[in-house]
Amino acid sequence: MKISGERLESLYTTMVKIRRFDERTVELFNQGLVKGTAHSYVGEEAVAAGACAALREDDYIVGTHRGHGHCIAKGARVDRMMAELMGRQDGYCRGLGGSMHIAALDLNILGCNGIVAAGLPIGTGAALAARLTRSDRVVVAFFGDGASSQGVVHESLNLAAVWKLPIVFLCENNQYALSTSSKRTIAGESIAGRAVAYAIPGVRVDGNDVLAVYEAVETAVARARAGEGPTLVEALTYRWGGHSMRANLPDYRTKDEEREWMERDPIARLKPALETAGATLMRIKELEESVEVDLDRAVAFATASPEPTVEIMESSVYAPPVAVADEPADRSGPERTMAEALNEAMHAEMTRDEGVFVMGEDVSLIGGIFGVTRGLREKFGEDRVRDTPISEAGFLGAGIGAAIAGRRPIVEIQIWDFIAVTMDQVVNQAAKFRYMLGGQPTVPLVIRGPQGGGIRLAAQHSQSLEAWFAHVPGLVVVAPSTPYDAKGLLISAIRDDNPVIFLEHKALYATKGPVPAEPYAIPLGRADVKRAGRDVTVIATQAMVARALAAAADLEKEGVSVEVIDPRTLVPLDEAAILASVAKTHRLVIAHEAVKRCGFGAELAALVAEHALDELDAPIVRVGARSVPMPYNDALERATIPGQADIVAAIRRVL
Ligand SMILES: Cc1ncc(C[n+]2csc(CCOP(=O)(O)OP(=O)(O)O)c2C)c(N)n1
Ligand SMILES: [Mg+2]
Repeated sequence: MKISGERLESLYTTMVKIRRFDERTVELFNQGLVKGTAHSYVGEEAVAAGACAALREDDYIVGTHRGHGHCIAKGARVDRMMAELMGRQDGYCRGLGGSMHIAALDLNILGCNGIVAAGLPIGTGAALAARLTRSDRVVVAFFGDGASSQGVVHESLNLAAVWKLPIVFLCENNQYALSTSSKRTIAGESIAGRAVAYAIPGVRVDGNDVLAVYEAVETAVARARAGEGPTLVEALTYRWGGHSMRANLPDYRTKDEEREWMERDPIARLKPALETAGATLMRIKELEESVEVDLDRAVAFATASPEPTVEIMESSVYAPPVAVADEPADRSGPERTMAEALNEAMHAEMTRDEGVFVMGEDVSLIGGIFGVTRGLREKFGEDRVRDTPISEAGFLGAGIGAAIAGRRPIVEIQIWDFIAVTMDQVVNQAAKFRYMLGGQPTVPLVIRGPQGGGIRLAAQHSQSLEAWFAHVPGLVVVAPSTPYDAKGLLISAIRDDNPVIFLEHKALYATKGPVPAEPYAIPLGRADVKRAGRDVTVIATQAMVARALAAAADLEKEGVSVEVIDPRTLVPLDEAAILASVAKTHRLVIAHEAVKRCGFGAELAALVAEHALDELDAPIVRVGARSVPMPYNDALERATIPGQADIVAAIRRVL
């Protein structure tokens, strides 16, 4: 391969910059200026430098916990990186992310990651976004040998291969995962060899030879750009230092092995090529000195940068609400089931915004097992309505990546209990991405699907799990109870710039109600008074709303006036509406289908106890499912999920 002298100088300088950055970081860590931990890339510089040299500026990368080299090679400013390592306001993440989370969206660095392997689905999603926008941008997703055993690596390889996405999976095989040798953890001859299973090219290169890495990645990038799909590149290398700056571990490598790899120093190995291309020793020294000047400036910049404030921190969690028109004054319209109402919402938003697309298991060809996405494929095509492999963590993570890269994905989880296999992507990735990056990016992603019981699907297909998500800062949580609410809230959820957990109730899909024909949005965070009353407030969600209304109708015959409030969105919560109702009725019952213990009702009860205890004339009563997994037997299921009689009994207790 013919490489210009200029390119060789640039590769050399990048590697020196990476090395000296991490050597300085160790010093600063030992001085207590870099906190927490950081993972040195020294010894592995050729991988990032070679790979990123094969990329255009508008191509994407996702990095790992050992990500300083990835960022520097993709063009990140060392002063802002250093400020981030010191937790300062001028850092890439304004001091909220730290060493493991550096990203720069303007440079198309979509984030490093504290969770091993988690970046691969995100990179796959960015590649999907590139495909959907018909651009020829390419993604390089770095991961380690340790990461290669994670499920999402295989899910990402499979997804990218079946969809022929423009991505290069680049394994930095430094032969150890923390203390554990890959010889003890990795089956088969090589990691690259696994590509055979996905019918994509798999190549192994000397990861300490920057030109070999460059060449291999350049070939893979060309293939990706030409629409031929992903490649798995394995770069064999070695880290010179310990796993992290914090870890002070017993020896797990021999000195001989360490020495042997240090003799293959990627920087020293490039020097002869540089010299052959005409660079004098003086010129090489000049390049090295320019790096030193940059790093001196970076340390001074970082040290002078202010500490971030609590205001910066708190305002970074959620993207500001998107202005939507108020809900319609007239809620009348043709009768629709909740499934149809949701379908209308997606139909309307996909028509309005071509960035909106849907993916999930069986959502395209058959329109979903509950029919919620029926007809979308016929109208919008298979590109925007995608049947996925059964790999929830993989395709949900791809949704995150596509959202970060500018699309507005709607990811369907076929049955909500399956969300459990995606929790890293939801909780550690989607919820925290904006925050960890200093409140800059948006993650406009809707994750929707049916929860709840009532149709005999037993313990693994019937849970109500809203409390899991309401507990995680960074997520919006929506839970409609009527077709009218479902349509307006889903439209708002799709327009919102935050990850939204949109919980449908499978037993409500067939329930009918009036739904205005025109698209309309219901602002997130606004409760709805489903029935006004004087004597007692019932806060009910999802399937409990109709039961609370039936209970209210029963009690009305006895002269008891019940107010039923549906929060509709749990996060953000319309606290004012709840407190105003309690101030009027002085009595509170809370009803949800989820297990009562640690359910969302506990949060509602605490809210009222903290802010309106003086208003209460009776203790708060909560109604929720028994603390058992959902039973299969129908009589037992009915005995587990609260019914109208349970709500009536609860109301009687507070009167
Ligand atoms: C899911 C997860 N498991 C474990 C860890 C702790 N941990 C951080 S890095 C690491 C080793 C990763 O090895 P590898 O993927 O080979 O990357 P390397 O550190 O060698 O660059 C471990 C166990 C983590 N951060 N995330
Ligand atoms: Mg490793």
